[in-house]
Amino acid sequence: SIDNQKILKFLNTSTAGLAILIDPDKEEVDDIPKLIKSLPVETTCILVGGSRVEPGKSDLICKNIKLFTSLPVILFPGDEKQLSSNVDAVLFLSLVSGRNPEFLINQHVKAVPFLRKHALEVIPTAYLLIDGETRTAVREVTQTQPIPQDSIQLIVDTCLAAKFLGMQLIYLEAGSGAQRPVDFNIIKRLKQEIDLPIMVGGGIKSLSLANEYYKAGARMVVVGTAFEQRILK
Ligand code: 1GP
Repeated sequence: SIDNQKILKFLNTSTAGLAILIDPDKEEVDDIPKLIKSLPVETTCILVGGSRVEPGKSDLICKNIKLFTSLPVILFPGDEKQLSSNVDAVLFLSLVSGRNPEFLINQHVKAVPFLRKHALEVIPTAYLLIDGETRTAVREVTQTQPIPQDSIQLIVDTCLAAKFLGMQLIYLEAGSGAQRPVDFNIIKRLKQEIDLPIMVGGGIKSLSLANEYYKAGARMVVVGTAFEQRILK
């Protein structure tokens, strides 16, 4: 029988997980084999998603990634058009840092016909945009204000509210290419107050910095740009 919580269990138990983010908008199908070969040995899973992706491209990229690796592939969709059945799980992201109903609930309703058709593991995820001091694509596309890094109490309360709503995973996002990644103190506080796995991403450019996040309590560190530019060390 299908274990419908396999990836959530993996996220709950894998310490020091490194997720490499592949943006379907920035990669070509023909380059996937080479891209898979260049993944760092530390990679524990692959995230696929982006803010602006043409319809059909996400599914095509996922399908091809699956052909060349047995690593778990997790969808991190910018919108419901990026849904693909060629993945191990979907992060069902609700942008709880913002107040735009489109990304709090409406995209989710639009996703249901697809999810009804495909038996996919769906992970209810609290997605928080934290101010990375950069005008990132997430901010542009979602038209929401990020939470300032020093508003730690608001971040904790937002995550607790999300937990009470049944969300099972926290994703702290500084935005792709952020100048200022998420502060370690935010992770440390959340770790003390909430027993949900924490993913963090945005502006993390080295494995040594990733290590600092693990020490602070993050389970999964997401790296996109530094891998894309092949400068991740
Ligand atoms: C974006 O958190 C990810 O959603 C990754 O950000 O591209 O800065 O690594 P970077």
